[in-house]
Amino acid sequence: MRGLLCENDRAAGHNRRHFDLHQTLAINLMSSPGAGKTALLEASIEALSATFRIAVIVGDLETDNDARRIRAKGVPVVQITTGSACHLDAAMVHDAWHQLRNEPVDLLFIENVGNLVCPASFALGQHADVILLSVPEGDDKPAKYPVMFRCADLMLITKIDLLPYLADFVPERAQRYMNEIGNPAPTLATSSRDGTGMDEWFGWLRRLHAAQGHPAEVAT
Ligand SMILES: Nc1nc2c(ncn2[C@@H]2O[C@H](COP(=O)(O)OP(=O)(O)OP(=O)(O)O)[C@@H](O)[C@H]2O)c(=O)[nH]1
Ligand SMILES: [Zn+2]
Ligand SMILES: [Zn+2]
Repeated sequence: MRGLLCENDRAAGHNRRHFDLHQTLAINLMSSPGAGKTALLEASIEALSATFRIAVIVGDLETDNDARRIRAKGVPVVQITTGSACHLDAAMVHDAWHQLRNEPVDLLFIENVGNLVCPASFALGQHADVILLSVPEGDDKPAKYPVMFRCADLMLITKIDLLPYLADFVPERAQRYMNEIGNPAPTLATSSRDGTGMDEWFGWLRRLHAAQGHPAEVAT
């Protein structure tokens, strides 16, 4: 397993050089199944594709449903069908990136496989990890899946429109669990359904994109 992870880290470093060379900001979206990653991407593409050239790499165990939903929004999509693998790895992302190679991309979203355990162990070369926690899942997930939540640069509490029906979910408690596992990352509450918090999410992306440095070396 250790050798496998070292190999993966090397491949992730190689991916990062590709992204930096092309001044592409790569964002890894992770969550449990159904937390709203694809819905977030659909809404983000609608709002941001006038400003940014966007592409998506999407991992799915079996179907191409997500890829079809995203393609319908008019951006390039590469689908990775992982079969039995419960996470993406750097080699899969490298392969997918080369399938996009002639497309200039400002923002590359990588939708990881819905899973709160495995994706944390496999770096992909991304610049930032965004973890989605949807209101119906319960606010204790950062405490129960600390490895995943600890690596996040941003936590999005998604489906916030459902809060009135699920009073057990206390956003401040989710934030407190994040603090307790030692992650000071910011939290935003969003709804792809009614648009709550989406401007803040777009602002976070814009700031990260603006802060991105210039490419240092050429990757092959
Ligand atoms: N009420 C509400 N429902 C949402 C929201 N975002 C997504 N959903 C619903 O939640 C379900 C799952 O959304 P997806 O976007 O497919 O979730 P996902 O994380 O991409 O799912 P996987 O790729 O299977 O892990 C769908 O029925 C969506 O319509 C939201 O903001 N509010
Ligand atoms: Zn999805
Ligand atoms: Zn390469």
